[in-house]
Amino acid sequence: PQTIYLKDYTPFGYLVDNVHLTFALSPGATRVTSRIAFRPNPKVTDRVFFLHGEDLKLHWAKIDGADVSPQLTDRGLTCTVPDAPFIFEAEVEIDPAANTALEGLYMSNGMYCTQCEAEGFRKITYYPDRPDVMSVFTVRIEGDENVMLSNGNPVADGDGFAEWQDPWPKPAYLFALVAGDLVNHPDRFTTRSGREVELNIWVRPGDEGKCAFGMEALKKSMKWDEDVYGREYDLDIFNIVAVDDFNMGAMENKGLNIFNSSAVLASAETSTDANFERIEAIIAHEYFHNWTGNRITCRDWFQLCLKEGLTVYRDSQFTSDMRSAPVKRISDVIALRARQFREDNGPLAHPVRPDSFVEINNFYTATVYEKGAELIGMLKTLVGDEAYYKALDLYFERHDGDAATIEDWLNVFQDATGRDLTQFKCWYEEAGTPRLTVSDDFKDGTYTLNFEQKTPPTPGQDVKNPRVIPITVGLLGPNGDEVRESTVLEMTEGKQSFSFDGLSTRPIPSILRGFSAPVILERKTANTERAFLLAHDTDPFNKWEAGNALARDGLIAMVRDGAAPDGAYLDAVQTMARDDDLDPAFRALALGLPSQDDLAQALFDLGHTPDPQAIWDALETLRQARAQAMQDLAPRLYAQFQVNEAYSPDARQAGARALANAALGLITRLDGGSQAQKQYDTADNMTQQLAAWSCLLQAKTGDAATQAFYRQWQHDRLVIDKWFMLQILHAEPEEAANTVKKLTKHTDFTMKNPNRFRATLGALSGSAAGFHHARGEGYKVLADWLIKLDPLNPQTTARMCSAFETWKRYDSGRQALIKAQLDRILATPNLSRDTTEMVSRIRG
Ligand code: B3K
Ligand code: ZN
Repeated sequence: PQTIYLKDYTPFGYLVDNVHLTFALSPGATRVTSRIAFRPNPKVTDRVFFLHGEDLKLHWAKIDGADVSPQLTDRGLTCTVPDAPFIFEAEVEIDPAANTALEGLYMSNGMYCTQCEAEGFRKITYYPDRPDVMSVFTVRIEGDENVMLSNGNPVADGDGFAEWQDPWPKPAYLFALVAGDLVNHPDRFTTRSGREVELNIWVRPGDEGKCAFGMEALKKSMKWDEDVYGREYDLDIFNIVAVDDFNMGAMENKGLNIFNSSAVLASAETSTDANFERIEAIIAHEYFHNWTGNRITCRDWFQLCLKEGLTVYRDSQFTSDMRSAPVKRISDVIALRARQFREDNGPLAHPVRPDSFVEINNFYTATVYEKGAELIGMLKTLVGDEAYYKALDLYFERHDGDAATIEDWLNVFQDATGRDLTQFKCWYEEAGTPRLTVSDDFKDGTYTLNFEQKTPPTPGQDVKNPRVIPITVGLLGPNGDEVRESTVLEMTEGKQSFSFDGLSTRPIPSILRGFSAPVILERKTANTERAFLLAHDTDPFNKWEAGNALARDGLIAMVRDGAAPDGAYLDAVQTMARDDDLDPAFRALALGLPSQDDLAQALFDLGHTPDPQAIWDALETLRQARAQAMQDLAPRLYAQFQVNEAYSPDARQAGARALANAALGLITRLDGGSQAQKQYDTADNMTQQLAAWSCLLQAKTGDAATQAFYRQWQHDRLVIDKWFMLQILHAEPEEAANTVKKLTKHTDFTMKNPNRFRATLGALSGSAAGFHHARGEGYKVLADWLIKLDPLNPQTTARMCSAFETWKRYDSGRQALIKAQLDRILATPNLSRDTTEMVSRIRG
């Protein structure tokens, strides 16, 4: 397969003035007629007329009304064209019913829908399918569905047809079409300049009762973007559609966002607090793309982080404003370490702006999205809040309507703030997570912090440059008072020291407050100092981090040296759990433990080969010891945080439930599940029901609940996804692969639905000790299913290959077992480009 390089970018030789599309819908043979007005691009001298097109049956093509016979390949079409403006017309036939890749136009439960990002439009018709070719679109849909939608505003409809016009020029990846027998949950929004906008969430009949929360989230997002970024909506209508079969969470098509039903449908009975929070964030994310992604799009796919990093940053600001900022920050860092640090430290490491790819769909990664968002956060820390919003205003003013680059983005910041960002660019261009080591000294009232940064080599990048790292630091006095408030140290050298003078005693430093940079902080810290920070730090992130580090180091000692559970940790966690001045949601997070995967990486970084079973055992031992230590406190917390009002997914109630359910976990380890069974029997919302069932599964007394849960929810696909997932996550390590084998034989298992496939096979790779069980059965089951799924859905297959990305951490026995599976996948005839690229990179 061909590798595409950023350095080879050239603009397209033609501009598109307008596009007219007509769809004659039919499941097995939809006809798409296009009429595209091209004109030579005066900025290009060597013009080549090539239109992308894949899996299309061309019926005819015309230029300026005269029949032509273009040369066709399996990737597109070329043709001789006039050296002047001309009209290209074509009719193609496509087969949405046979489209299991869920890219282009496909069918989900009898409904037509599209997914065009990144390169799906070429499966709909011949077109220059690249983000820097922008045009206005007019779309006519012919069919007998009662609802037929496309981008922009509706302009006409009648018996068997509907017409839509999108006045905003857009690249083809933002095109969308939906047709089906749908019902809507309607509402309205008035923008601050008085535009009346019709809002709809479209769903299958029966789901209309699960739209209210999503609609509120949409209206809050629209208001927030006006208030915080000064950005208004720009069409008369905004449609959201829920689709069951979808490769990702959702898609920001102009005026017609298409959502995985799991990312929009919500009700108290069927969705957990975490589901509600995720839905609110995804609705906001897709809505915010209207400005950061659609009005300003990307020049080419290497610039993907331009829209994704910024939009993730914006949605995290939104969640912080709607809920608790510290809790959101801690949760984001937990996720960043789990997914992005893991990626950055393995064979799939790539820069936030990659410089080459084979299949762009493989680059919708935690690095582009979440590390991309961290870079925006660092920029804001470096220039300050006021300058940040000034730069954003300039970005919107200067680049509205453009397909822009990271250079454009950084220039805006340089011009708005006068700051030289040459060194900052390194964050976009070099992969890998910097290690930041710290030592300190105190002499004559002066306290000095000495930092050294080192970024390990990553595939294709052996040498790393020093980066600019904003390190937010505060200093505490021995009595716990803050003697120096938070200040941002700007590290720009490989080694650098910063001094604070006028101190009467040696302070205790609180370093990297708010997790001010995506780095790994390496500092020998005594348990007493961690306990001190946990008790006194005014920075909520570092307060949590102190407890997290105690837990992590204690667990490492248990795995490595067979140590007993660490008393300092057990004391600390109780101190936090019983502190009524702390937000319950924060206390619930403080009761979390590092994941198996985080511990494996930490052990590996310390020069040890991680044993997944030993990690599992240490976590179990610690959980049991913690339950003992908290046997009085846990029931008190459980009682104190029961929510007695009517269910609401708001942050306050959700925080109380999170803490009560963490307490239930502790109680269950001592009472064998009787409290959990009571909660299961009386639960009137999914958060309580699922938490109770998890506890019962963990206590091995869940069989009755497992069956009852299935009987109660068998009609609801999204709840049944949870049913598949939890059984696997709670299986004993030696049983995990067998549980998957059993569940994939269940009548409700289907590999055609990505949510169900992920709930099952994704749960297997998510349960580290089960997946890495020494027999290798976990590796084999996953590989079997990836090989089966690849011909149907390459995108989801390729993404799930990342389960193997950590293989080089493990012992030679496991490495050999994994390598055999990687080789077996690679040897599969006709393996997709997506999966070939992923497995080759992982295999190295
Ligand atoms: N932009 C889409 C992602 C498309 C992924 C294509 N493989 C969703 C989002 O980030 O909002
Ligand atoms: Zn996005």
